[in-house]
Amino acid sequence: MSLLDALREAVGASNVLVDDDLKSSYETDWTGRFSGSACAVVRPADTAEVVAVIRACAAAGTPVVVQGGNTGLVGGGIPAGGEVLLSLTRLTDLGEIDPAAAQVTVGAGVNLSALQRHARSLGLDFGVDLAARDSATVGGLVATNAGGIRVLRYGSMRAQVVGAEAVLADGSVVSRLGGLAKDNTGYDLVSLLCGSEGTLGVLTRLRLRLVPQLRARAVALVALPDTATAVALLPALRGTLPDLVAAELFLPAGLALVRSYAGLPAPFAAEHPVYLVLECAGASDPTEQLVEAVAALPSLLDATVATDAAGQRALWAYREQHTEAIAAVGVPVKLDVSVPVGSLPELVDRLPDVVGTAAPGARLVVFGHVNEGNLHVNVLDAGDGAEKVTDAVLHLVADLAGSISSEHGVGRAKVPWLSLSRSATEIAAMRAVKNALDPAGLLNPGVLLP
Ligand code: 2HG
Ligand code: ZN
Repeated sequence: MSLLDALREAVGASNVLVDDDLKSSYETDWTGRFSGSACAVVRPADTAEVVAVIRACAAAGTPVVVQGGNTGLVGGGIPAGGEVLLSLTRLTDLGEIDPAAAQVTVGAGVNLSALQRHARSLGLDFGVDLAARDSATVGGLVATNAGGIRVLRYGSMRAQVVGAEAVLADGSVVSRLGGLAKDNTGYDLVSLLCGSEGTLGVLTRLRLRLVPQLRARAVALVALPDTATAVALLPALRGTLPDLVAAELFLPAGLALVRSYAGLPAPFAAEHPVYLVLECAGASDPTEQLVEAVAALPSLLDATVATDAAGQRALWAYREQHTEAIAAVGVPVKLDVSVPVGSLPELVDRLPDVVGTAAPGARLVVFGHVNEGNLHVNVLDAGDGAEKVTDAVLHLVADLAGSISSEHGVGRAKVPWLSLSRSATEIAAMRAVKNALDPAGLLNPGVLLP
């Protein structure tokens, strides 16, 4: 039987897409920077169908690229050419919430908004949140160990995962969905799959920790003289704001782009060097707490606090619309990096020179998650300097003892630079794990590992 026939038998003919116009939305990433052609896009509905697809591809020796909501920013879910693209967006099962354990089991294709709505229906919530919530799937978020805007309070995706089911490259299924809060019985395979970017197994179901829903919220936008001040405020903010969930940074260049893209008014009468969005959320109204803390900030240039939902959304829009506003202008080079938080001001200060030297005339837009020292370096109009910019920025980050990927993953985009963040011994150990679980290199070849 041909591979296509085997795939049709596995998932039904209508879920094997081979026409170019049906495949195309899966074959290019959201920014338009990565694209490649798949021999077919296959859309299984459950774990058994994923097993059948993996077995068929293994038998044919055709590699598989795994894709969730296609919101990734490093090309990890985009084919290099000729693979089967395995889309998990039909695995949308929302399990019953276990209120005693505060856990739920969901399909890998459930998007973040649907998971949040499901949790909130019982007065609970999901710890991770990010701007791509309407499309990003739980499977993709786990596979990339996504972070987002509430890491300060709840940690990254790995901290939310208490169990997983995954199909390995030989078609066997690892299933640990029991949700035991304590379970020390050897290697933590679930945690290993988290952040493995589809190279070790195909995540099909996830057991997730839920948190109490904090309905009372207050959001502030504060203007500061520089990034060093923003970083210096962190200890005081954490001390005086027990309800702090987010501290997000952006600069005037990004604000200008967002304002013209979304038609938003200026937040303050004057332009300022650095902006910080602060959100507090609690069981009782945190507004007073936030207003007092903001008023006491040294070096404050201006501030506004929103207590109603519309005002809060309006303040968040300045930060959350960055990605879309940048994409509306062109195809950016995206470098998601982190440095020890004390080095964040140095990174921000040195970037314009480093980028300007590598790609004269390029436009630099940076923003990010200040508490984690996580900066999103976006470079527009880099022309043929894209590789040079990447190299220069990632070397600067390495010189500052940072990571070349803070939360988006390595994907295809950063493979050549992995050794800036991982030692030869670590890469060899990762390679050994990959070879043990996927000796034929069936899953996501060219992603993560050189
Ligand atoms: C965010 O924090 C995302 O908004 C996207 O991680 C970052 O577009 C980017 O560079
Ligand atoms: Zn981010």
